[in-house]
Amino acid sequence: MIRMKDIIREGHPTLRERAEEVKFPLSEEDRKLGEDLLEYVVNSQDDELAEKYDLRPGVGIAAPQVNQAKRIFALHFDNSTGENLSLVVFNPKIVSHSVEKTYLAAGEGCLSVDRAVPGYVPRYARITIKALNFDGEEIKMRLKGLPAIAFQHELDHLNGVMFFDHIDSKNPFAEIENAIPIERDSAE
Ligand code: N9Y
Ligand code: NI
Repeated sequence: MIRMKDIIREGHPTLRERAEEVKFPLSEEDRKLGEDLLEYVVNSQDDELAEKYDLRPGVGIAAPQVNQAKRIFALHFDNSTGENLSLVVFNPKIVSHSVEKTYLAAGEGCLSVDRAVPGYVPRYARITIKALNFDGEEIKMRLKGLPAIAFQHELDHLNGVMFFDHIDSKNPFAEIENAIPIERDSAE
């Protein structure tokens, strides 16, 4: 089971690497990693389990965050976020995206970042993604709203990119052209 002590933080070099493609059929190790990542996000959103195991709640987590430089991540949204999506992806990519952008009005955070970094993080409003599932079958789906933002945050982790790299350092709350803000309740 993944705990907070297993999650590497800002400054660790793995967070700045480009993660490696996963080979299929999946090794037992890669399968377990995918399962563990999903287990983390599910458990972290359960108030009792989060408290019991001291898990910081997250809607997504990427393999590099547990110091495994592999192209795997998990996302989990339940009804409390107004979405319903739970998946583990291997070798994910964005095959097309909208011109329109979006951003979380409250800004983004990260399980690997123990400080608040204020500012808007521009993301594509809608994306079409491809990835492989546990069985090596291709998944293709369209995402918008919070799931689209989270997918882009996780994909960035596979490319060594942190959310604050996208913030305008001179003017963190500068208007983002052609973007729709997404409001949400504070996550913690
Ligand atoms: C975990 C991040 C991923 C999200 C950040 C922005 C989009 C994806 C994460 C730190 C603590 C809060 C939590 C969060 C949330 C968001 C919207 C609605 C409900 C993965 N991470 N969080 N960041 N929760 N809850 O670093 O989930 O944003 O790489
Ligand atoms: Ni993150």
